Amino acid sequence: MPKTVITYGTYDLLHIGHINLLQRARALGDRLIVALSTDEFNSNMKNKRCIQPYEERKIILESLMFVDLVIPEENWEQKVDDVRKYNVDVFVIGDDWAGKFDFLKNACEVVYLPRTKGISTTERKLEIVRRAE
Ligand code: C2G
Repeated sequence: MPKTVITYGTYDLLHIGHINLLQRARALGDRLIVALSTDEFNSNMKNKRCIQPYEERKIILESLMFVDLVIPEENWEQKVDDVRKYNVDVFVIGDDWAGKFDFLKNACEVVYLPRTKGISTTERKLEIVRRAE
């Protein structure tokens, strides 16, 4: 059975911090699933207003050679079901979430990876606005 890794996120305006996370996550197994936050989940639950709609963010992630499958992330509660449904061995996410998903340790390995310093979608957006002035 291939060793399956899963990670979750919004992945708006894909940048090097996202790529670094995805590459390291993929390297922990044989296939990587990305649960991508839907537009509704982002606006209703995560208080995030994406620049790129879900379909666009999905296509961009699916084009990456180290992403094997993209599924929708629609709520906070789906992780345990996802781990079971996709036979996930490793749950991975950036360490800005450290400790928040330890409840998954009953179902799979949980790995928090160091975030890439100095970049975020928010900072990227602000930089674009600054340069447009
Ligand atoms: N990330 C990173 N370094 C950065 C920015 C982001 O390693 N400079 C990581 C985050 O830690 C996360 C992934 O890239 O693991 C995606 O980042 P976001 O799209 O901001 O994800 P987030 O909104 O934190 O969603 O249920 C979990 C949530 O959906 C996570």
